[in-house]
Amino acid sequence: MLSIETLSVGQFSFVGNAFSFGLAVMAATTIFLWLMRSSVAPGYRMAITITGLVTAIAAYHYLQIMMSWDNSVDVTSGELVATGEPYNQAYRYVDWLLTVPLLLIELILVMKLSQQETWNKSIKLGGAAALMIILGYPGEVADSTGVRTLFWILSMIPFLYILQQLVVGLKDSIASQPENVKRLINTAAYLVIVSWAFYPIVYLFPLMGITGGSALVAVEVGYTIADIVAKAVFGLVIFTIALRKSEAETDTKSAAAKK
Ligand SMILES: *C/C=C(C)/C=C/C=C(C)/C=C/C1=C(C)CCCC1(C)C
Repeated sequence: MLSIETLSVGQFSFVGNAFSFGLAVMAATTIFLWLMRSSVAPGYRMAITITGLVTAIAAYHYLQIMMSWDNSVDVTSGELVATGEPYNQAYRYVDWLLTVPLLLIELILVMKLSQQETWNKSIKLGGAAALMIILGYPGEVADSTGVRTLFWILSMIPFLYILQQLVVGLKDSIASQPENVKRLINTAAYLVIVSWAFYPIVYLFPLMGITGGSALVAVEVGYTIADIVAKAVFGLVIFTIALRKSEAETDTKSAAAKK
């Protein structure tokens, strides 16, 4: 359904540029997070390491996606000629399979809940996230509208469960957070909800009457924008939360020492 030969040369290079931008953002965010890791209290360093790991995994996959995109057609003649090497959608899904559970774990870790609660929530949310991605893939690569719709519906089940958990399940955990970060943690949870909601919409673009090359451009550029918000922007919010909580904790400690 989404075939690369239907693109114009302009559309082809536009998508390539979007991938290149995605790679740059992910790589830069990784370097920033890992260099700044020691500026947060030891209890939050694991969260920051994982946050950087997510953008590192994404940077690697954007490189692969970009190369696969470039190798699938030849534009040297001024026209787009398929090389026969298919553009590989699997890189994106493997990336998501690894990064989506980690993103949820980031959010849970930065809350610093009890060990039991951290473990329970990580397994439940991480598992649902992995299931959601696995169920999405057959529809993404299918040629038929029916198959795409079917797997959209199946994948929406774990997706809605995750949203419900973020809105309802984490409410108590968020309420127990210190005042100065409560709003930021809420922002982080809503950033997940809003940026993630973008993916199932992008997935439906080819079914919404966008046809030919434009459908492929909309899907690839749409996912790239969503990835930047869900991984890099979200990662920086997590970093800010960790930093504020670290500051608040040292303040409390030094106040206690003075007494
Ligand atoms: C860094 C990558 C992220 C945060 C990816 C998130 C992906 C989703 C929330 C995907 C959801 C999907 C559905 C809910 C239904 C259709 C298939 C998917 C996989 C696009």
